[in-house]
Amino acid sequence: MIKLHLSGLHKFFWLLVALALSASAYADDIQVEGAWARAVPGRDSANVFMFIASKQDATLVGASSPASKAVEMRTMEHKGSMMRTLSVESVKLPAGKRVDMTSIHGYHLALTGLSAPLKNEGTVPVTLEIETAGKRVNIDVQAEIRPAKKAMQQ
Ligand SMILES: [Cu+2]
Repeated sequence: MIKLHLSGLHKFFWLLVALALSASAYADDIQVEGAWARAVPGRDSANVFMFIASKQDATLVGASSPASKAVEMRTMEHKGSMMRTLSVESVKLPAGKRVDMTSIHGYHLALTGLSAPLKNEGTVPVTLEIETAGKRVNIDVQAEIRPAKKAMQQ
């Protein structure tokens, strides 16, 4: 399994971010909270972060957006000091667990092949495909677009 190396402080920060955001969606006992996308000027891809909690065992099996050619589910593999971003086929959503998809060092989504770079305002729609109780559910999420950190623009 992937080992996350977020400090407690980071976790607390992202929890505050999640609480501050209104972007949330709820369907079929699945709650999506704190969805946001990081705008990076000039890039044709953008990371999207969120928390997902399901009351029943579920699996995130895909995602799509009208803003991009594809939406990849990604995680990061850590070996010693090496880090490598990987695409994954699915993300398990165990019953009652709030799955953290808020860091590039763990599970997150990536819009790839954006038709236009994200502006530093508004929201971008993302549809999650989730399998739960033998059926497939689509959940529409509006991810709040937030500017890239200044340090990352340099
Ligand atoms: Cu990492």
